[in-house]
Amino acid sequence: PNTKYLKDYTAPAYWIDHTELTVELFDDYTDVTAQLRIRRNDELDAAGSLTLDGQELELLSVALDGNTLSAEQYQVGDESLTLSGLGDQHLLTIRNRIYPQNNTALEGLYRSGGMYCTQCEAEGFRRISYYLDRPDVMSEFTTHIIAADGQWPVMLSNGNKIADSVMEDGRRRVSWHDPFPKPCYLFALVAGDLRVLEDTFTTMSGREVALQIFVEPQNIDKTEYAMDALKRSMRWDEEVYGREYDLDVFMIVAVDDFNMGAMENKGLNIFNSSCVLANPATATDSTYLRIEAIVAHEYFHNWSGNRVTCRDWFQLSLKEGFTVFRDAGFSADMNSATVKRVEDVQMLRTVQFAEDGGPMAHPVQPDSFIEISNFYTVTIYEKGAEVVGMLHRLLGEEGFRKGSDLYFDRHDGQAVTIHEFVAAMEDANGIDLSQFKLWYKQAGTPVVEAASSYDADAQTLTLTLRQHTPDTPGQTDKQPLWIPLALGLLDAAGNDMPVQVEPAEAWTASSQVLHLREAEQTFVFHNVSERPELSLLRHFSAPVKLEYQQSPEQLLFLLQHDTDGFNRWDAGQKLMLHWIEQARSGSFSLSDAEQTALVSLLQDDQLDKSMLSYLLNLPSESYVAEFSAPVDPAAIHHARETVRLAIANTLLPHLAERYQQLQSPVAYQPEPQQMAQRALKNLVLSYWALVSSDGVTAAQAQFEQADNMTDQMAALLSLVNYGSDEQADAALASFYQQWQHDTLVVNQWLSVQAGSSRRATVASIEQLLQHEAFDWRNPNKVRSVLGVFANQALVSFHQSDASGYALLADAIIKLNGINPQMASRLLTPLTRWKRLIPELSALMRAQLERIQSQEDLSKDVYEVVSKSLS
Ligand code: BAL
Ligand code: ZN
Repeated sequence: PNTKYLKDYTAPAYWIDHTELTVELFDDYTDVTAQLRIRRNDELDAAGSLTLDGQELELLSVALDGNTLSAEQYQVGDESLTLSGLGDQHLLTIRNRIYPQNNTALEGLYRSGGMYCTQCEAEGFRRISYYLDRPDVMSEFTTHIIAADGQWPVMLSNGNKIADSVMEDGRRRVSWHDPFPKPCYLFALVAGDLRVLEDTFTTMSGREVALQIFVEPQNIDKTEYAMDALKRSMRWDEEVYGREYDLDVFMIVAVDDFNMGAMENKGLNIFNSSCVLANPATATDSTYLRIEAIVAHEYFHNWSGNRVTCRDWFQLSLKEGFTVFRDAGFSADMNSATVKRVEDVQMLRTVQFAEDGGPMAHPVQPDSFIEISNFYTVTIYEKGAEVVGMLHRLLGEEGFRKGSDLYFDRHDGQAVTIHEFVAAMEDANGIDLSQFKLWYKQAGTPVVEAASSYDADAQTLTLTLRQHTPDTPGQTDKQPLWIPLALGLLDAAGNDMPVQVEPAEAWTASSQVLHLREAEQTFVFHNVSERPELSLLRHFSAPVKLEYQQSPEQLLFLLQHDTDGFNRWDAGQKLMLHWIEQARSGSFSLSDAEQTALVSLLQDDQLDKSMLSYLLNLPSESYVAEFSAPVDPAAIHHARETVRLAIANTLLPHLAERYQQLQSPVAYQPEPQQMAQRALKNLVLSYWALVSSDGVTAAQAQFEQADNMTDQMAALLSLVNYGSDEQADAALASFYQQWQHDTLVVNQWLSVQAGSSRRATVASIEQLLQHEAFDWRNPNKVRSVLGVFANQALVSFHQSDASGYALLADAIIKLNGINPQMASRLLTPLTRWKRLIPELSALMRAQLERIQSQEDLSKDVYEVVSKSLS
């Protein structure tokens, strides 16, 4: 397979000003006619030759300006169609046939359950029609969908509906027109027997927009929350970014088989049903939060992605990093900003830092790839969002808004690069961001080492910071980055001390940010009247690993007193990490002060309860693994369990009472305060069930009486992990009995089993793969069993006989032929082999080699496996 390079970018030889697509749906096949108005790109001295992309297409005919061409007049390659001797402008008409029912890769047009849907990003459109399948070719689309009258009551495409009629032959034709030129990756088509929830939204300029959520009939009672989230997103984007919606209608469609979470097709977002459908009985609070965030994310793309799009796929983070930053701001405003930050950083520091430290490490703007689908990564998305967040911190709220306004105004209707985004920020603020741009170019997680000393006589604190970014595949000798480090100095009572810094230009007082721009810099804080406790990297102001020596006592102080909520939590995590390390070396016990602190946290009535549930929760095994070298998953698991037991025993005298206090008589609502209370209650339940049979009894009662999935699922988890075998089996059986007809709930049931260190064995996973509820063609099922097993049940996955690895490798080999994107995603845990203890490392490598030796490896799997082994 070929590698594509950013440096090789050239503009297209032709533009496609207008695309008229006629899609005729038949039972066994679909015929597509594309009428393309093409125009030679004046900027190029093109030789009149045009090569279109196409995959898995049966070509029927090609016509130029109405004249059918003979087969000698064009060349059909494996994945291309080439025409030569073209003039400046033509109408090019191409007919081809496709077979959506056989499309298990879920790219292009495919059947999902009882409906047709599409997924074109990144390169799926070429599986629908021959086309210039690249994001810098923006075209105005008119789409006609034709099918037997009555067969598919709902037939949708982008834009506004312009016609709907039954033709002379009795077939129905529905036509759509999207006035906004767009790249073909934003094309969408849906046909099905769907129900719709309708609403309206009045935009800031007073236009009324119709809002519609289409679902399969059985799901119509699960659409309200997404609609509510959509309206809040639309309002928020007007208020915070000044962005107004542009078409007369905005549609969302839920489908069961979907590789991603959702897709921002212009005016017609298509969602994985797991990211849009919810009612209290079937969806947990975390599902509600996910839906709110993803509905917002896809909606926000209408500006950051659709109106202004990417020139090429190396710029993917231009739209994804920015849009994740935008949806994070929305979620923070709708809920607790600190909790949102904690959740995002947890994910970044486990998944993204691991990616940065592995064979697939790449910059936020990669310079090469084999398969673009492999680059929808936490680096592009989440690290990309962190980089935008640092710009926001450097420029301030107002400066950032000036920059984003300029970006949208300047580039509306264009396909641009990350450079242009930063240039707009620079121009709007009169600032030079050339050093900052290294964040887009350099892969790897920067390490910042901090050392401080206090001089009581001079009343100064000296802070020395050093930064370096480790080598990553293909990248060495990295330059110093511009790192905004937010910090505070706490006095003995835990109050923030006023701060005066030298050099003054390295300090932004309004945001309490220190600017680290060199490999090593020393800063002096003046008039520091007592020895302060340093709170560094507040709100995680830069995506770096901070190395700063703090004793358990200092961490405990910060956990109790830091005025920055994020750093309170972070100090607690560091302290717990220290406990886990002690447990590994067999020298762990909680001090009296630590025990007192834990009990008072449990009983705290001031702090947000969701925050409390995070403060009392241990770092995940994956997070602990990030700090161990080499990684011994079993040792980490046992040490973490030892600490969990100690915490639970410390809290035990207070758990029953706290659990009772946190019960709520009020009917379930997916709103922040209730969610926070449930989060804390269910954390309390899990500690209680861990150490007391009364806790298990409480879990049993909660399981039976719960009127919402959050409580029922939490109780199920406690029973499965801490009940007797009989209790666990009975609860799982009764849950399945209750919910077997609801595929999304069944997925959660699969995950509970696959992710439980106690229950998940290789044999039990094999049984789940044979279960009637499992389906290899459904990505959600594959993720619920195999993804959860390999990423969460770490002791079970890392078996010393390699059976866990072999099971995953077998699944990857099987999925390579069904759905290459899914296969490639599942490889991630195997790419970490170099970080494991030698005995496991060798076993994992052997499985990667076994995958590599298979014939017909997809580009997706080939790229990840070969990079992992090199
Ligand atoms: N563009 C792919 C799905 C998303 O990030 O919204
Ligand atoms: Zn996105």
